[in-house]
Amino acid sequence: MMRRFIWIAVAVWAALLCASPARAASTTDPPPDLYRVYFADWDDLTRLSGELDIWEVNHTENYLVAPLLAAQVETLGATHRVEQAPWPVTQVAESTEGGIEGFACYRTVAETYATLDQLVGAYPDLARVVDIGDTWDKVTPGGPSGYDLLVLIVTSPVYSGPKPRMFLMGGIHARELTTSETALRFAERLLTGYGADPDATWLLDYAELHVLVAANPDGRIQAEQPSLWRKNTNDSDGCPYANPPYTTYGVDLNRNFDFGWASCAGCSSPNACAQTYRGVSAASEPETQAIQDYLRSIYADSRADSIDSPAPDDTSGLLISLHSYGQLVLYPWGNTTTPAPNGPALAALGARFGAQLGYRSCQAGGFGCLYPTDGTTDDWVYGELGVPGYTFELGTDFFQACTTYESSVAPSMLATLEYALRVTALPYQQPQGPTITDLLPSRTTLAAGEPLTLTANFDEPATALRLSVGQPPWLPGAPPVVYPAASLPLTETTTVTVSFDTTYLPAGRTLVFAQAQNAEEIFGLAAAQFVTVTRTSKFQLAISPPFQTVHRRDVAHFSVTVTNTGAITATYILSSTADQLIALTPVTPTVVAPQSTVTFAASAVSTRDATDADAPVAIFVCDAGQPRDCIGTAVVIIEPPRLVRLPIIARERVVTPYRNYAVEIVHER
Ligand code: 0X9
Ligand code: ZN
Repeated sequence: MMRRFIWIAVAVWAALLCASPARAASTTDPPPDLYRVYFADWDDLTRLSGELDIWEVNHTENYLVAPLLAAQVETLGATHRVEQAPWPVTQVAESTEGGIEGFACYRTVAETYATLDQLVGAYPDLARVVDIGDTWDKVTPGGPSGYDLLVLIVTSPVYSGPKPRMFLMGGIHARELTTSETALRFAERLLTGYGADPDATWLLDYAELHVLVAANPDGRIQAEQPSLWRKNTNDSDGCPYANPPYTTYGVDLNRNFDFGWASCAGCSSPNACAQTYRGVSAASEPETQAIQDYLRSIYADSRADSIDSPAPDDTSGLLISLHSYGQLVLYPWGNTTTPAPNGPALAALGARFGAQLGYRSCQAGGFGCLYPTDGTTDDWVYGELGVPGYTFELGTDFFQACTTYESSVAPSMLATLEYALRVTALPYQQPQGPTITDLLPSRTTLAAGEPLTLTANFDEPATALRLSVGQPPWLPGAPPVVYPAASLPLTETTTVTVSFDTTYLPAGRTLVFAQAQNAEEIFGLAAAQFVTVTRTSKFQLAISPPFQTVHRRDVAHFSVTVTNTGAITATYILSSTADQLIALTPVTPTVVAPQSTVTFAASAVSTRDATDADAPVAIFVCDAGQPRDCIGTAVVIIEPPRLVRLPIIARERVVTPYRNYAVEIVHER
């Protein structure tokens, strides 16, 4: 405890040596201590935040917490109430094997990079690493050798996409130890869960996680000494106190992004020694450039350039930048109190994150939230590309005690990051619908034809539930859809039990998805469970093509091959998931001798006369002796009838009472 107090105090002293630029501090000055500075109002806080290293802001009692030198206490004390503040209480472990000394739960930069290699080796189908650029030390001759900035991409090859992408970043601020560890553990949790945990499985099948675990490794090496290093290690901008280890040079990478860079007074500092120094120009730092370029490469630009243009509601993608500390969820804008054009949707998702974490959620630059900032990562990704960007301020300390990290910070963060990946497909929409909190199958293994009973619980009242098998219900009906998504009308409820027909499910283990809708017809977050279906039938089936799209009244043609692997003659019937809506040929059963194969031509045509598109229809062959035992492999999407314009020979007005419409027919004579 004492040891930590001493080294943190020394480090802070170093960090603050030039916080009062008019005065040349020396290394013999007493170290800074932690103080509360009471501010008058938002403008006063804004003025103070440009220069001070603010650790906490209390908006109820109107004070900030920052380390101050004796001289600063004197200067600030003339205009503000300044009081000594308690240091965050941290329990330091006695000995450490691996990790940062005294904080064994946080892997070092070297251990983090080694872990990335190990993960790619252990999960070659699910994980790969891309080098997105270099750190300041790496591009600058002399000095430390620096690092490659590595993004770990985690996804499975099951579905070829396009897949929604979540970008998760840790360690942009060096001293915020919990952040890189959390980003790495989230990737590890998905990789180890794949194939066993249904959520980890479908998330990697149908989404991509891109993790920049260490966004500022040069700075993090300083923090590991240990120190309270925050910025990168660029010492070329004229900070005069380059006197290691008592130095404060470096650019605050979270003030260096080129959207709204240096756009508001007090939001960042022009002083090269300040902890919020913004750099000589927008995106001056190699780390910032690498991150911006990579984000442009993975996200389409969905937002028009005008500051008040919203991104479309169906934008996909999500960025989360992990910081510490403060137990906050922040979203754009940071540089103004005006809400962002997608403000309500950003707030809705922020509130969901906040509720899961037990953190407060607010607009980063909003009155009473934290303090105003410019040139930040989240403002950049939202402002430039329309992708929602969030900052999570983890926990209650920079050097968070491992006991607290393991028991509370990490568990709630990992669960919330999984929620974030679930919402990445439609982050502006799905948070506004009911989230499925539990999806519980009555049995996880059952014979084809036995009904599957599923109970779904929602976090808010729902009016409908849709189910799909094999892939999430919001994907278009591309293979491998084997069962149409079904809308089951419900009265408003937070729990429902439905019975699901398994006749047509393929044999083996399948993901069953559920998604709930509210009265405003917004579908919320999906959940999935594994269900294993067993079959006893002795036939095998092939239908080609496995997937086709036809217009209503056009005929879908198939070639069907049925093999009877049993010892007695069997009879098979062509059937579909929508028998009453589709006419199938042949209608007569097909007889297949034992140990032989029959191939025949089949066709399907929709008999519906409504004008909207039908749900996808799956085509099956069922055993006539066991009518619940079917195998389905082909899917037909039926679109509204093709409109054909005929040459007009003569015009005649015929008013026909057809349902409630009068129809004018222009027709050929
Ligand atoms: O000052 C920062 O960069 C963040 N706090 S920290 O203590 N981790 O340094 C807060 C940034 C808030 N603003 C936006 N996220 N836009
Ligand atoms: Zn930070």
